[in-house]
Amino acid sequence: MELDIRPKTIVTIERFILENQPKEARGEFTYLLYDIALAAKMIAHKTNRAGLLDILGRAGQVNVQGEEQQKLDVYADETLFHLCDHTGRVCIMASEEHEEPLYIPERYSKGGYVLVYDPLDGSSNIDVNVSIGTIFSIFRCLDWEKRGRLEDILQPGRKLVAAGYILYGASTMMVYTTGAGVHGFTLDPEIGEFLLTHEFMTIPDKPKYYSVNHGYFNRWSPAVQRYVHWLQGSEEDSPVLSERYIGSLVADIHRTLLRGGVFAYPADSKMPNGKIRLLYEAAPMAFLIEQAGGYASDGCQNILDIEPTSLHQRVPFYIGNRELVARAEAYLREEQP
Ligand code: P6P
Repeated sequence: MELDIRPKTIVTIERFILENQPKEARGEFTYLLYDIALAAKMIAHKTNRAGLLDILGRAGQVNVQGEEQQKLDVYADETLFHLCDHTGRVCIMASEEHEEPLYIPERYSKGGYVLVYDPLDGSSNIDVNVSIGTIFSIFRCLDWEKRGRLEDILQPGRKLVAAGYILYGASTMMVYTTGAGVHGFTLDPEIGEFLLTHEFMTIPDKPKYYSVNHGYFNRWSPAVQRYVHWLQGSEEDSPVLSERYIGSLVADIHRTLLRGGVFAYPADSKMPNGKIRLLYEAAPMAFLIEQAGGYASDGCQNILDIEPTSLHQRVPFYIGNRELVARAEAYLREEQP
């Protein structure tokens, strides 16, 4: 007898978005979330068949980060852009894969929202079949009369109206917030629908894992080294944690959200601002984790309070249970001049 794992009350993401859209939403916002869910299904389809479609390997191009692009990266980036560039719902977009903002062609009407995204984060993991993800931020345009400008993109996380991620793993999940809690949907490939499986997700009070790349230990400042030793149990008041590090941001943060703990990508001697990008990785994840009862910091301040100065700027990044992230701030404060 086939196990029917579908949730008892079947709620599709489309129905959930419609029934929970912010009161002031004028439809644009709702349909923009639909568009992202559709892009997610299309990317999931390709990602899940990557090895079969010979889509693995190099696209032979290099992105702004100087990383060789994988073909799936290019597909994910183009899918998100072409699903949103003509709909009249956004005034401008930005992508991790493009150095400059993505302006809406004059032939299309502009909308009231800004979409900023990392189309396929962790893509270096594609070839070894490790989970990867899409991360997105949605802001309102600052001046609805004007076509999109860079300042519409360079907004602090506090101004986010929605943020979320899609995790392409053992199953494909879309997790997002519009500021009214965090909700998770699992793709049922048989019917091609994201079904509500995790309503009002909250980070567990008792943390289970810490997640950091120990390979950089000797590049960290003494304060970061002391913090990581604390996480490992060096002090009386240390937490009792196991260590997990996947090296794919969406997967590491999804586990942190579900099991509790902290993910850290500190600054180091080679990356003085860390590696994680503010606008389309740290800020959306910070908005989401705060909605789930957690906290995200650059080691000095709440990620959501950072005023962006450039499209691809990086920040040191600590995210997870509030007390674990706050402790990182305490250790780093000790080393302030
Ligand atoms: P490292 C993937 O390339 C990524 O941008 C994130 O998904 C991930 O958290 C991080 O880099 C891993 O970086 O230096 O530990 O390999």
